[in-house]
Amino acid sequence: PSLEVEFCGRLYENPLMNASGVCCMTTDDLDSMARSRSGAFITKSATSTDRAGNPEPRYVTVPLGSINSMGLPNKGIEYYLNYVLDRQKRFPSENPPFMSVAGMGIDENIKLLNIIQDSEFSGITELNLSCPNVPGKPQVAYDFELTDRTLKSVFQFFTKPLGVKLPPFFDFAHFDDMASILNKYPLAYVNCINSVGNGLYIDVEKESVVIKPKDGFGGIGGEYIKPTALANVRAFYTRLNENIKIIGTGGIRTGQDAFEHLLCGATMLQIGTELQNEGTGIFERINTELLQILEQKGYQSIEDFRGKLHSIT
Ligand code: RRO
Repeated sequence: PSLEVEFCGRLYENPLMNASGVCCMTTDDLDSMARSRSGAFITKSATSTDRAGNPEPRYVTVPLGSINSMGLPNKGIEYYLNYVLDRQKRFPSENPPFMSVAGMGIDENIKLLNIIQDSEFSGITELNLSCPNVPGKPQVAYDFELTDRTLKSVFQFFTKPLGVKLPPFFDFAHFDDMASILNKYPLAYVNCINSVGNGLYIDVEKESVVIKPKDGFGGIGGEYIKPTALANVRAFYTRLNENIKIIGTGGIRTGQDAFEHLLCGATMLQIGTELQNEGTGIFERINTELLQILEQKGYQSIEDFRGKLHSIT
């Protein structure tokens, strides 16, 4: 069998990527993603100028996943744009990296996307509407009216392929309302989900929080969030127009986790917490495990089962 996937008119060897934020801050990180067995990779969410982010400790691995309040540390849009443009020149036959942007408000998002629009970048852009960790800046996508206004402004001028990164939703009313907003726009994809915002992990021995920013509150990733991630992938897969693809992110640690996301309807798959734990060797391992599942089940390709989760009748 083959793990090859088509996404936005391009072919990828397999559906695996890093989740933005992990292994993508510096050109060295990005080069290590490029050398890995991932099918694609994405840059750290960028702002107009570089940011130091929140004080450390700000990312902690915990038994069932991770908690982070990085606070959008990044090297600024020009740094990542230069990197991807350089790769496009040097490796014209390869798929360009994805670029992630996360402005501090609607005006900055428009500015960032204008820079990408006016550049030679020929790849896919991800607009992060779900950063949970900048003090005083609520997650954009929890404000439905702001999300609608942002997308309306963006699609006045942006003509390159664009996806959005969403936070998790927990109610059918929210799935319905968000999907009907997203369906109004020519989005390439929706990425479900960012970390589950503002969890609290406690070190019992020290009777203390484990990260410094926001008095210990931070985005939760890893095993904790897989059922929530799968629910969001499935909810948006069943509600969005067929031309809007889904990227599944959240709790992928094994080939079986990857298979579950694909069954729910994801086309590409992103790995955050477990990539941070294991390093870029994880892509070879998950590709092998996923291929074994396809072989056991007698599937020739991902298209044989994508989205075909059974109901109980
Ligand atoms: O940098 C972060 O604190 C961060 C971001 Br922008 C995000 O989108 N998700 C996350 O868990 N951390």
